Amino acid sequence: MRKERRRELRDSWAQLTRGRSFVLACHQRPDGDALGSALALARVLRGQGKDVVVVCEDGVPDNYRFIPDSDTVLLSTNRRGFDVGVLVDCESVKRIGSAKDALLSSSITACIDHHLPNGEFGDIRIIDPEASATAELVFELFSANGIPIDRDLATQLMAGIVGDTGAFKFANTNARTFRIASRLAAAGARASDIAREIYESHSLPAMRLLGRALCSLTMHPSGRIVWAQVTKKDLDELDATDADTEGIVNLVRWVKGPDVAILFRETKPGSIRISLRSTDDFDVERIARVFGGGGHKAAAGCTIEGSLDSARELLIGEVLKWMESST
Ligand SMILES: [Mn+2]
Repeated sequence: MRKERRRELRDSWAQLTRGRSFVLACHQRPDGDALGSALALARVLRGQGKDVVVVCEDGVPDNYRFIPDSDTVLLSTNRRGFDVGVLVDCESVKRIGSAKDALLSSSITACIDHHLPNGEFGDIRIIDPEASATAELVFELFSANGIPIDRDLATQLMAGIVGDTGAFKFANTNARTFRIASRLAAAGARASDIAREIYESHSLPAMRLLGRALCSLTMHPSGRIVWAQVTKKDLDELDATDADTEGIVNLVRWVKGPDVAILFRETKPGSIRISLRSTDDFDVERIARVFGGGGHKAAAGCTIEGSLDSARELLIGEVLKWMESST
């Protein structure tokens, strides 16, 4: 870590830990990175005698329950007036639902995130889109401040990295990722156990839903876009939940050839959530941004109101437009 960055991280930590009461907010539909990063921060702060609340409106999905302290996550809080409010793994207070009021009631706010900057939230900002996971930034924050990493802390942070790199397979995996993961492994985190917990712990309805989604795979005549869909009817018939759609898009990406993989999810009638993945250099974040979403160059998402057919037409039209303009 560069000396200057180390100093920045020390300053940020000093400023943060001047507070006594903390609210840490995860985004809705939390993933291992949001939960692991928030819980690691909470663990260290509590160790220093701070009063810490972690709020995530959607709770902890089953496959992240192995993360140490995940049973401490609250769905909401009526408390206000915290000394410090920290937004973790996203930059938009719109994505934290009811936790927003508690967060904004804090005297100081902070944001720790690795998505492409989309706003200016946070008096203290630790933002680095080059990081594969927010957990990397939290690790560096601890490391710069000489905070020892025990096994639970290492497991929390490793959950973030394994989650956001698809178990070290996505394009965001780099030397820094492995350097940090190696330190976490040395501290007792078991990447293979974590990968199994996150990726190979599906319920039967979730696996059946995956099967149905894969049967819907469609290739655009150009050969450059592949997509799958999950309808509300699929969810109802299979007794599956919205959370069971998580990760399906990554399998859509397994189809060889196309530049863009898409999953359309009809989570409620008239509202279509879209996950985009690019397999090459194509930037899907700018597509998601057109529809009010965001994310990373290779992984992004947005929501389009309307029917499945109209959302698909709109979205694919936009992808084709960008493809034409970039060739
Ligand atoms: Mn993340």
